[in-house]
Amino acid sequence: VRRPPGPFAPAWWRSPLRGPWLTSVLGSLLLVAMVIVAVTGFASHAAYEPELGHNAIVARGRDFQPLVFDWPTQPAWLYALNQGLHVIVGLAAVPLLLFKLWSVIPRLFAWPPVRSPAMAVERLALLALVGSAFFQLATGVVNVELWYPFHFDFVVAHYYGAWIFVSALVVHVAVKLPVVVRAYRDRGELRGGLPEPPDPDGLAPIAPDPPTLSRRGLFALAGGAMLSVAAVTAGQSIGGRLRRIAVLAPRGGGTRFPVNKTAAAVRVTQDMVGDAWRLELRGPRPASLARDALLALPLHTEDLPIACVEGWSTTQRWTGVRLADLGRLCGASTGALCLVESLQPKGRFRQVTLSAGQVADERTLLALRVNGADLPLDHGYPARMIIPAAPGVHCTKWVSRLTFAAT
Ligand SMILES: Nc1nc2c(c(=O)[nH]1)N[C@H]1C(S)=C(S)[C@@H](COP(=O)(O)O)O[C@H]1N2
Ligand SMILES: [Mo]
Repeated sequence: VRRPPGPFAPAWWRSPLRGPWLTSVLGSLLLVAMVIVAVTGFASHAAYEPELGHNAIVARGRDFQPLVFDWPTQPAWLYALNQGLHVIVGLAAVPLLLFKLWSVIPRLFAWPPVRSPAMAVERLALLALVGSAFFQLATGVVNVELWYPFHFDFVVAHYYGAWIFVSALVVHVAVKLPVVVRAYRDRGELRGGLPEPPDPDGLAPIAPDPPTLSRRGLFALAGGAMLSVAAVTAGQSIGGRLRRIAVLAPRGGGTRFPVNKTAAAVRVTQDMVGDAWRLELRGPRPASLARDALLALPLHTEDLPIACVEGWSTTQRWTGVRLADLGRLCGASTGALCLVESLQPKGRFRQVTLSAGQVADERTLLALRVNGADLPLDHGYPARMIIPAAPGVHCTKWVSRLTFAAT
């Protein structure tokens, strides 16, 4: 076969670092990171409890949602950990992905590009894998930045992107497993150093240049890049001093108690939360309560996190009425679900359906105060939900109505 010139010629690629062993190590590490990101991603989707009332963003019934389960309320930091891992590991894996792609770049110029039907399938899966990896990363990052330059729904796109990514990854790992096993087995012969012996895939150079960097140096570079990315994001979940350098975390960095979103942004005004505000309770014995009446009920204080899907979390001291007490007040039966509605006029986050477990948990509060003071308007005055281990978006602010109902 006649090959085009330049990068299509096998001798064009000269780095003595490339080879099946290097690619296998980078790929194995990347696989660990991707399994963490995928598991936490699907777990987060389940935490939205899409089978309940108004929670589904990816439509129920019609859509493919095999991994939905009732998310626990214990331990309270579970969703903060889940989402911290999802976002931080996802971002920190980017340098590793780039090193991995660098290590296999000669394959991009393999000639002829397709030699057999099996190779065509393999290459299509690769296209889906790399394409969906970049798509997931890009949509995840712009969501954290609250910037939606596209016209599709982020949640739906990120969800289906995940299925494409996971499917393509399974095909890729299955196809490459024999190569990886061989590379690890042959490792003994490589101890001598660089370069790796020429391999059928053409990763190791046939005409290597002298090394400018050791293999150890390359791993140090990749590890250093990953740690740097983690260092400027991890503060948003871990807190402490790290929070100040979390420059890649638009809301979790800097401030200890971020706002998402402000009252002004969703058109909630002072007049809407003035003396005329009432909490409407719907159940067998409907009731309507002013804020003073709520403050006269038994109050409880809990240290609970708000953990946003964006990866940031913050633990604060909340004081309010137990949701279960409000349910009993209006005669709700045990095991009832609760539809929470906000006086926010529009938008998806103005309502949520809470599961029976969330309603029954003693730490689930309709919070009236935070850290000993009345809730600030931006944090949901006059009343907001706080639910252990739930995604932040279910901690509805400016609550106006609670409807208790068995399923
Ligand atoms: N009514 C209403 N409640 C809401 C939101 C909203 O936009 N509207 N945002 C949610 C999201 S995504 C998060 S992470 C938390 C943030 O709470 P905070 O602003 O008090 O930190 O509030 C949740 N409650
Ligand atoms: Mo959020």
